[in-house]
Parts: sequence; structure tokens; C-alpha cells
Amino acid sequence: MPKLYRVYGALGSGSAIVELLLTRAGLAYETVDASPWGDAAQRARLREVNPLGQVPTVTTPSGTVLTESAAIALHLHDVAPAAHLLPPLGDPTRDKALRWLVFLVAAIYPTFTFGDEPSRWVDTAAASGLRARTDRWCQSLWKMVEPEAEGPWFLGTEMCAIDLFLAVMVEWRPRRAWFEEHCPRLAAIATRVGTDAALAAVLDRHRAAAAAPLPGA
Ligand SMILES: N[C@@H](CCC(=O)N[C@@H](CS)C(=O)NCC(=O)O)C(=O)O
Repeated sequence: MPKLYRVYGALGSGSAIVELLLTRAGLAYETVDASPWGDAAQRARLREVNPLGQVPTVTTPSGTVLTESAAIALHLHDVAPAAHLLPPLGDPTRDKALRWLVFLVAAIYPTFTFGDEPSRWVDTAAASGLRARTDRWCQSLWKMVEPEAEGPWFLGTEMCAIDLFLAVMVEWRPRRAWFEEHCPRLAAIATRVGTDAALAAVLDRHRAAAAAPLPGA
């Protein structure tokens, strides 16, 4: 039996992004419940492969461990270039794709790292302030992304990895209703991703866990 991609994740988390990427790339995968907020067994399972204790974490069929969602997207693009997760070398939209893909993970994702459980980083008295400020910063960052969305997809006529990130991240704080009001282009892209049956199946499974406390709760 050939080995599959293995996605260590948690429902509603960034592992949904990786499942969308794998689905779009047409690559089979299995999932492992390994929530950073789960029970001791789940957390131990995750730290065994990723000492940072974050999801998404992936093992490839050859056994390599991949962390960092942007790195995973780049890897999957290399493995399945026909899926067009990124524009090919030489394409005029490639630089824009790289810039905003990394912006999502380097600028926006950390607002959740520090805002989801602020008491990890500051004293209790300061925790609610840290949450409020990182949430506000997150909104400012999304407003920088919004005008860059070409429509109907982020880069224009073709769906790419960024659209799949958006489909998941628009469900996180500040939540879809905020995006519909302040970042309607991004909200529209997230909705459009859900019109693909295979991608919608992944999103629906993760959305069913929306009542769970994290991420972006
Ligand atoms: N830079 C990482 C960020 C991953 C991340 O922050 N994941 C969240 C869940 S969506 C997590 O694991 N949080 C728990 C923690 O940071 O301890 C990526 O792009 O994959």
C-alpha cells in the first residue's frame, strides 16, 4: 500500500487549508487528530513531528515532515504543477502570488499566534488588551489585502493557493460577516471556493467544528 500524505490537524484550524491544497492538487491524504488545544495524547502526537506544536503539520509519502502552510503550498505546487496552486515561473502574476501568500502567513497568521491565547504571552491583566490590539491589527492587515484581489479569483481568472487560504481564514476572527462588510472581494472569493464540490466537502467538515473554541474564536 503506497504511503499517503498525512495531515496532522484540528477541525476549523489551518489544517483545513492544507486539506484544500491537497484536494485541489488531486493528492490522497489521511488526517490525524492532533489539535494543539486537544488532550495530552493529541498534543504529544503533534510534538512528535513538530516541536513547535502547531498545525498544519504534514508528513509526505516519503516521510519528510513539512510545517508552515506556505511551505506546504510551495511543496504541493512542485509535486502537482498542473493544479496551478501557484503561477509558473515566468508568469507575470507569480511575484504577486508569492508576496501575498507569504503576507497571509507572515503578517496575518501571527495575530492569531498572539491573540488566540494572550495569557501565554502577557500577564492576565494585559491579556484582553493584547487580544483587542492583535484583532485590530488583523483587521488593518486584511484591509491591505482586499484591494489586491483582482476577481473573480485573487490573481484574476485562475484559482490559486491564496484563494484556498482565504476560504478558511475568512471564517476566523474577525469572521465572515466582517469580511462581507469590509473586505467584500475576499468574502466573495471564499464563497466561490465553496462552489467546487470537492473543496466544499472539506470546508463543510471543518465548519461543522466552528463551535470549537479555537482558532480565531
Ligand atoms: N506559520 C504557521 C502558523 C500555524 C499556526 O499558527 N497554527 C495554529 C492553528 S491554525 C496553531 O497551531 N496554534 C497553536 C500554537 O501556535 O501554539 C503556518 O503558516 O502554518
